[in-house]
Amino acid sequence: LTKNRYPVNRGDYAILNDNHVQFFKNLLDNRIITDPDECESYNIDWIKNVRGYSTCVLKPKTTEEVSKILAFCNENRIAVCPQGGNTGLVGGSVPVFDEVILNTSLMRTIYNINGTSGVLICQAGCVLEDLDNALAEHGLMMPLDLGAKGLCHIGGNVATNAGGLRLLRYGNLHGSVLGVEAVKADGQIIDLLSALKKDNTGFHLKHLFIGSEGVLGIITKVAIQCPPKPLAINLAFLGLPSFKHVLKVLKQAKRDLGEILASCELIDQSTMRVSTENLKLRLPFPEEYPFYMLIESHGSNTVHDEEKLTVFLEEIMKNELILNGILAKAPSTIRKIWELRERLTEGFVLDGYVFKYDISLPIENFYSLVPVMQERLSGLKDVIRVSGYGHLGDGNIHFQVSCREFSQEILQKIEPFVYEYTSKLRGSISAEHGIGFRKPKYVHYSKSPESIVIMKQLKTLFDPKGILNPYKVLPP
Ligand code: AKG
Repeated sequence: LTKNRYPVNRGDYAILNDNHVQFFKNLLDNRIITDPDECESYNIDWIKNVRGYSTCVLKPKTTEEVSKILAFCNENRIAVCPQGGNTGLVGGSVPVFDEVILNTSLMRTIYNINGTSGVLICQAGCVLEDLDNALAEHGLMMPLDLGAKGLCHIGGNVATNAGGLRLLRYGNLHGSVLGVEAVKADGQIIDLLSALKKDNTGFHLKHLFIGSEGVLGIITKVAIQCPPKPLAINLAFLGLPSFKHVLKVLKQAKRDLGEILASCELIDQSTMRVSTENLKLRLPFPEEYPFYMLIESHGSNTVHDEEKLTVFLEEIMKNELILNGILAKAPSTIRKIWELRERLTEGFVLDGYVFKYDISLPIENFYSLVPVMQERLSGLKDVIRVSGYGHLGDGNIHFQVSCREFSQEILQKIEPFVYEYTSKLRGSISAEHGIGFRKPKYVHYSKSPESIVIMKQLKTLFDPKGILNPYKVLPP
């Protein structure tokens, strides 16, 4: 349980004993897993990239239970790994050694949906897609949408400030989360569950928990501002000859579609083959193109939106910016096209091992890393693809290098080069996935030394014994 699988040493935490386990059993009415086989899936992340050795998974149902668990762990110096749907991509949601896993899957109560204000108040363990379905009955929807929506928990989304496919239109969670309730490492419950749009009464402490990846506290409840479910949804799927053309189409889409532009995603040809070849999904047209764009509009009036889309499509065709395109209106066609994009994470895994980078870059440089890396990695026979796709409208590319199996040689060609490249352009080395376990030692590429000191001071203030999600986020 204490062996070093990774180049980090186990912290000076207690080894779990029978008395500890008994305490948890009594507190949770046996909502605890200690069977090693059953613990297995909670120890491994979604993409099977990192794993821990926890022998104890706790499933609280209430904030008070979370508070009692943390007070006990803090008192006894037991390390804790908070876990939602375990769909993170940087190893933040699984233990590194034998941390106790505090899993939020039984915290799934929806307290209130206000159809007029659009405010949703719920527990942290609600699954994103379930919330979206519940909101639909009130004519609302979640402000965020991710490929992992069927599994991820809203508490995990907020704790990682998850971005996703419609951030372009609805903003990130720092904007739409109105309030949170969180439990500090010592068990203290912090009620920041404001449901107000405006509340400038001192520091906005909720922001410390949004994106803190469980190292400052565990989010137990959230209040979120949800937009109306759009009455008109259209999706343009385009094939383009070059990235230059892509940038022109993006600019035109912003100009012509204005407030109805909801998503603007880019997929390069090599990435698209992950969907067509690995996952056997079909493109809506038979030819392949160097780049594909998905441009979705959300509006309240079909006629109005169609007028805007017509102007946009006419303009990009007149200027010969696209090689092919379709406009999907039927929900089933729209869903099928989105599958090509949403299932890429799953499809890449079928290549073998994937080196993943989630990078923000100035828009002109959105794609520039890909050809640079293709050149750098050319001649390495184990590399299957060097490609990029992602949230063009937000300047966030998912740069990926896939190969049959993990290779130190390939890794050394990619890192630290990819981080240096990003840093030189003042980009972010983690646009939306967070830092987790995989990236703490690279934080300095995107954060100044002074801000890292403040991050560490805040960690000490919130969690002086360092029991919450150790080895993660903060550089050693
Ligand atoms: C996305 O599909 O937008 C993701 O964030 C996942 C990217 C990845 O699998 O690296």
